[in-house]
Amino acid sequence: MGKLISKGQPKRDARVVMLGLDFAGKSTLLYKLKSGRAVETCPTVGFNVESLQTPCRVSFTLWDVGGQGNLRASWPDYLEDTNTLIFVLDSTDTARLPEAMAALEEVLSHPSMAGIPVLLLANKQEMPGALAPAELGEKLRQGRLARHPWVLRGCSAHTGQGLQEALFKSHVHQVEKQAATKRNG
Ligand SMILES: Nc1nc2c(ncn2[C@@H]2O[C@H](COP(=O)(O)OP(=O)(O)OP(=O)(O)O)[C@@H](O)[C@H]2O)c(=O)[nH]1
Ligand SMILES: [Mg+2]
Repeated sequence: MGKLISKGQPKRDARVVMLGLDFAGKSTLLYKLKSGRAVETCPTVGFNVESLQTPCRVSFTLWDVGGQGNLRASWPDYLEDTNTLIFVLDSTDTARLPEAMAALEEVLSHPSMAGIPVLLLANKQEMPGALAPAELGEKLRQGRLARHPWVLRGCSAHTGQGLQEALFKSHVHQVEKQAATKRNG
């Protein structure tokens, strides 16, 4: 991290695509990061995109794509040139965890996703009964995920808990690790 944020290092942009089932909290998360407020959202039809400055010398273009079942066929359209995938899980919705994992598997099968780091966000952590990231991790069927650098973090788009940590630290760290792997051969 120290090296990453050292002065004199060129500023870089990262294209980050955020996917996940409908109601997972992607748009809430996007606007919390952008404005610091928990705004009311409508189900996304299409996408939202925002540019985010980070405390590190990386700026994100964060794409938030609608997750309703009939919109998921369009997800591959957003995957080209992606630096990192964020996949948001609703930690209170264990019934749809298998559906979420199947959707993630499908995304990771796309050729543009080969080796791309994945940040799994276990959202809605402030809700009573939310599965903790460790519990969610145990339930994850890793499948294709095992072929990617990935990390699972808890967060709440409502309170902001864990968001900065998840995105700007572990995420950037993952991107750096991936870049180093590429550089070294
Ligand atoms: N309690 C709680 N509710 C949340 C949190 N994040 C989002 N929500 C709520 O979950 C619902 C869905 O949030 P959205 O951000 O619209 O979900 P989305 O993933 O963008 O959904 P689609 O656009 O349909 O894919 C809204 O009622 C949000 O207020 C959170 O951290 N905690
Ligand atoms: Mg949305």
